[in-house]
Amino acid sequence: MRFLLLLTFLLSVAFSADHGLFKDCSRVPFCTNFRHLQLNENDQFKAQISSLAQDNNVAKIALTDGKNRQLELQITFLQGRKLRLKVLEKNNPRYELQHVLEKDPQIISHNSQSQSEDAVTLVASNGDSSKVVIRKGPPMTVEFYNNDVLEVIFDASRLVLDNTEQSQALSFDVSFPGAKQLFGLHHHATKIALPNTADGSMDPFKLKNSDTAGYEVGSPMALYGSKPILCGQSTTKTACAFIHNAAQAWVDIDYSTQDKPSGHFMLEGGSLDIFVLLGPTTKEVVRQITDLTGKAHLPQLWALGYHQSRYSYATQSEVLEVISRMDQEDFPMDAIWLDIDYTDGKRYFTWNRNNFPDPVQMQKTIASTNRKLVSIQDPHIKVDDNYAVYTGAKDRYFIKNPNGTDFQGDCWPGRSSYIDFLSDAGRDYWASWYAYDKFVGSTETLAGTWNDMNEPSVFNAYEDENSLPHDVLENGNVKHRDVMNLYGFLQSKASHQGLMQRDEGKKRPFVLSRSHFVGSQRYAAIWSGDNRAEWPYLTTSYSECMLSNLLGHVFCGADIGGFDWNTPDNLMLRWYQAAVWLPFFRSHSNNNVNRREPYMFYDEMKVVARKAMKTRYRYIPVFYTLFYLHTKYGDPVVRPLFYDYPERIDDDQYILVGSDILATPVFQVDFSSVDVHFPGDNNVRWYRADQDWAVYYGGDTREISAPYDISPVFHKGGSIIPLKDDVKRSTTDMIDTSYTLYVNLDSNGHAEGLLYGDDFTSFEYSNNNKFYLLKFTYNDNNLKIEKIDGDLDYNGSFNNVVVHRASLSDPSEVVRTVHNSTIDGTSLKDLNFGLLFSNATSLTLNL
Ligand code: NBV
Repeated sequence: MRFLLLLTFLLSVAFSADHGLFKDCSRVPFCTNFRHLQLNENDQFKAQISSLAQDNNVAKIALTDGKNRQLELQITFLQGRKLRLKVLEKNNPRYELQHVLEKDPQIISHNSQSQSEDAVTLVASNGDSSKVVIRKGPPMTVEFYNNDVLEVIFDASRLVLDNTEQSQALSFDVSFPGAKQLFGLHHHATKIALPNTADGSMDPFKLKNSDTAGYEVGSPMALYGSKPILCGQSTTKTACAFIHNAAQAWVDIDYSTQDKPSGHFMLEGGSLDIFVLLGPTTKEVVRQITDLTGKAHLPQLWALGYHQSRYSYATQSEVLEVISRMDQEDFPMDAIWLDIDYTDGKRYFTWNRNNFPDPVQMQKTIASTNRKLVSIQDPHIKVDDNYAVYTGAKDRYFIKNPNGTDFQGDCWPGRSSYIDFLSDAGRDYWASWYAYDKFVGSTETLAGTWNDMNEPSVFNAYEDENSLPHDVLENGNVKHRDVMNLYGFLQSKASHQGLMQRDEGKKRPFVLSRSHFVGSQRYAAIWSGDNRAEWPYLTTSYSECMLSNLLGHVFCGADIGGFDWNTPDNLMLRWYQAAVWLPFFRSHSNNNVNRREPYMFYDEMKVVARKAMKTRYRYIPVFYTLFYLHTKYGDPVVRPLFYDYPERIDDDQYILVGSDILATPVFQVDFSSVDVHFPGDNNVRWYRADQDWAVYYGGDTREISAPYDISPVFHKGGSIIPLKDDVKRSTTDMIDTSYTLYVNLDSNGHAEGLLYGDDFTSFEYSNNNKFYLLKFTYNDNNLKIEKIDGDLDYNGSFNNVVVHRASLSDPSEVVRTVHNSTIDGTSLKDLNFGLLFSNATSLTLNL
C-alpha cells in the first residue's frame, strides 16, 4: 500500500508541469510590480473633461496625473453595441497589433450629450443603444451602458503604462457590474466560471503561449493558446472586454466587491486597446466577438468524422494496416494521422523513405478506402545546408537575433531556426511548401496539416520558459515580447494559405494547430494538447471546448483517452462517449503508451466504442448544419447551458449541441447514472434519444441510468433533428444515404428544424450560393419541408419520419409514431430533395 502511494506520488510529480521552468507571477517582475500595486491619488489619472475633442468619430480626452504625466483616452463607437477604448502616450510608440481583426471595424458616429466638469456622456447617434460616461476621477473611469444599464467599467485606479528602455508593461482594471460569474481567458484547464485569484489564494491567470507538458487541471498556469477576452455574466446580461494585445498577460480575478467582479490586467507590452462588447445576451456577445475576429469557414465533411492518430504510425504498412483493421472491425473513420516520425529526421515536407518508400502509393490506397491523411508540419526548421526548406529560408525568412543573425534553438530535429510568420514573405514562403511539387510525395489525399510545437517550443531556452527569447525580432523590428502569443495564429494563417494555394482555392483547408489566439478560428481547428488519461482531463475537455466556442473558436476537441499514460478501460469508454459531442473527434496518444486503436480493445469494449463512434456519424448532419450557422452568424456549435439558460452557470458537465441536443455524459469513475437537472421551465420537454425516448421536463432533476455502455442524450421538445442512421465506414460513403427526421413535439404540438447541405468540399457554397438550407416544420400532423436558402438542388432523400409526443392523458408517457413507408401517397424513400424542389420550394405531408 505504502509503495502504491509512493508510486502515485512520484508519478504525479513526474507528470505535473515543471514549476521551475514555468514562472509564476512572483518570478515575473512586471507581474509582481503590478499585482499588489496601490496608487495614491497623485499617481492616478484623471480625465480633463473640457479637453474633449472629436476627430473623425473618435472622441479624445486628455488624461493627467498629479505628476503632470499626459495620456490620451480615445473612445470609438462601433456598429452593433461594440466600442473601442484606447489609451495612448505621446512619446512612447507601442506595437499596434495586426492580423487579429478580420476587417476594419465599422465605426458609427456619436454625440456628446451632457458635459460638466466632472463627467461627459457620449451616445451613439444611429439609434444604437450604447452609451459611455467618462468620469473625471481620480481615478478616471469610463462606464459603458447598453440601454442605460451599466455593463462594463474601465478604471484608472491602477492604470500604469511603463515607458522605459527596459519596460513597456501596462496595467489597468475592467469590472462587470452585476455579473454573477466571470468567464473567458481561454486557454486554461479550468472550469468556465473563473475563480477568485486576487486574494492571493492562487496565481493570476497567465496568458503566455507555452508548451506546458504535464499541465494540471484547475491551474491558472498558461497553456498553448491565449484568448484575452474576459466576460461578465448574470441572468440578465452578458458583456465582454476583448484586450486586443498579444503580449504576455496576467489577469487577477476579483469577486471581493460582489456587485462588481473585475479583472486586473497586467501586460508585458503592446498597446492599451480594448474592445468592449455590450451583448446584452451571451448569444450576442459571441456574435460581437466573431463579427470582429471572423468566423471559421465550413470544414470539409470528412474533418467532422473520426480521426485516428498516434505518435507515431511508423511505417507505410502500419498506416494501411490500421485502416484495414478499422474496416474489418466495423469502426467508422475518416482520417489517419502521421506524427513527426514519418519525416526524414524531422525535416518537415520530406519523408523517411525507409519507412515510407512509396507515399504516393500509400495515399492511393488510403483514397481507395475513402479516407484522408493528415501529416504534421512543425515551425522549427532543421539547420542543415542540405535541406531545401532551410536553405531557402536562411538569412531571409527566419526570426532574428537582435544582432540580425538567424535565431537558432533546439527542437525535435536538433538545431533549428524558426520561420518568421509575422512577415508576409515568411508566410508566403511557408505556404509555398505545401505545393504538390515542393512537398514531394504529397497528393490530394494528404488533405490536412497539423501544426504542433508552435507556441513555439524551444527546448534549450530555460530562462524563456522553453520558448523564444523576448528580444528576438520578427518582421524586421518587432520585438517578440510584443507579439508573443501570436506565433501559432500566424503559422495557422500561413498553412491555411498554403493549402488554399495548393488546391487553387477549390477545397476548404483543414489545419490543426496547438497554439492559437483570438481569431485563429479563421484558419485552424485546435485541440487541448498533451492531456492525460485521468478523469479530470476528460471533464475539463468539455469546459475548455465550450469556452473556446463562446470566444469564437468552434472547431475544438481533445485527445480521446488522454495523450499521456495508459487509459483505464472504463475511462476509455466514457471518453469515447463524451468526445462524440465535441466538434473535433480524434483519438491520439503518446509513443510510450499502449496502442489504443479501438480494434485493440476487448470485445465488450469494442461494442461500446463502436456504438459511440456510430452515434457521432449519425449526428454529423447536425454538426454540419451548426457549422454552417456559425459561418453565417458566428454562433457557437457547442454551448454550456448558460448560453440558453442564463441561470444555469457552473454546469460544465452538460453540453448543448446547438440548442436542441443536450448530452450529459458520465465523468466519474464507476458511476452508472447521472443526475440531470433538466434546463428550462416546466414547459420545456427533453426526449431521451439514446434509449427509450422517455420524456423529461425542464426544472426537474432525475437520476438517469447510464451503465457503462450508455451515454445519455436528449432532444429538446420543439425540435426536428435530421440524422443519418445508416452508418457506413466514412462520411464519404455516407454522402448519399438518406436522412431520418426525428420530430420532437413541444407542449403546443409544434416542432421545427434545419438541415444544411452542399458539395461538402469546396467553397462553392460561399462563392456561388451552391447549398441548400431546408426548414422542417411540424404542426397539426402536417410536416412541411421547404427550402429557405441556397441555389443547390441536392438529391438527398428521406427514410423515416419519427414523431415523439408526450401523451395527453399521461405526460410522462411518450407516444412514438414511425412513418417509414408512404406519407400522403408519397413514398418517403423516393422523396428526394431534387425532385421536391424542382417544381416548388416546399411540400407538406400529412402524417
Ligand atoms: O509530435 C509529437 C507530439 C504530438 O504527438 C502531441 O500531440 C503534441 O502535443 N508533440 C506534442 C511533441 C512532444 C510530445 C511529448
